[in-house]
Amino acid sequence: MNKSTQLKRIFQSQSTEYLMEAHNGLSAKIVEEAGFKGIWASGLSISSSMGVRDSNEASWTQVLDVLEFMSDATKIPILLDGDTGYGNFNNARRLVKKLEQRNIAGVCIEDKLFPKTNSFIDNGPQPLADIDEFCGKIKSMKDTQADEDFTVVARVEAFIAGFGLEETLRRAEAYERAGADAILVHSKRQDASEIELFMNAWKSKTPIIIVPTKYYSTPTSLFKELGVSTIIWANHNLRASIDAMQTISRTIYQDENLLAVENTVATVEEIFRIQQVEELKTAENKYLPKSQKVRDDTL
Ligand code: SPV
Ligand code: MG
Repeated sequence: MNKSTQLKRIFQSQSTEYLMEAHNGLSAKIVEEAGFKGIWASGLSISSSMGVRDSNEASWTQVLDVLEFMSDATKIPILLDGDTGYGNFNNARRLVKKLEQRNIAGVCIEDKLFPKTNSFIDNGPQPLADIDEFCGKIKSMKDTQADEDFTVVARVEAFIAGFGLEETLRRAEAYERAGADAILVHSKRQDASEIELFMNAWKSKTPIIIVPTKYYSTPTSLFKELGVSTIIWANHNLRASIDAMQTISRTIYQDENLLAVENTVATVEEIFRIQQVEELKTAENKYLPKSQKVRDDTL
């Protein structure tokens, strides 16, 4: 099944579904192997894995290059965190074209201003996009997609910007009317009270997506009861890898040997398995003339 159709089905499913964060080809593959049906290509994670801030410091074509590796490495669909669409409607619709060429199943855009600021950075109220301008962006993206199953998700940042339910609903309804296939409602509260308020007021069938990074202690059963379509675990592969890399680097630096770490890390054979080295071996046997077979068969 097409990746775009797979993603559409995730959002249309009657039960609550999950997307797991990945930020490169390796983490995308690990998400797939864990059993997830879809991937969240997180802007925060991709930017920080590049060593830059989540402030559109990486160009959109640099993000696209990362996505290409992620998409090639996996069979499950990828939803790109497309920030604000990297400009106005014209930039956003060109993004859709380029994503489809790379077999990316959908993109989420948020109603903030370029260059964006991560929703959890506390530097005063974050300005929101004009509703009509953002609706035009959504329309241009929906009009541009060649594959009818490509998904455009509209992310409402009104709670993040300090507004209440009324503004959040007004925006969600406008974006739905503009053609968004799903609405992501973001909140930075430690509890799920804003999400609960929103879900109780949302009467439409358009799927609602949430990101419980800050309200992580809320049981998933509550989100299911509220009718949340999809939950995004937004940055946990990145955070796990930061923790693991800090620990291993410090230990090797201090010990000046590998004794304490060897049994705590993935084996080299595991790297080869993930890279599908066996497949190349088989292909070489099939395609390389025997006289040119220079590989070491002991691999
Ligand atoms: C991301 O993963 O980059 C997101 C989610 O946009 S958050 O960082 O929670 O805003
Ligand atoms: Mg982001």
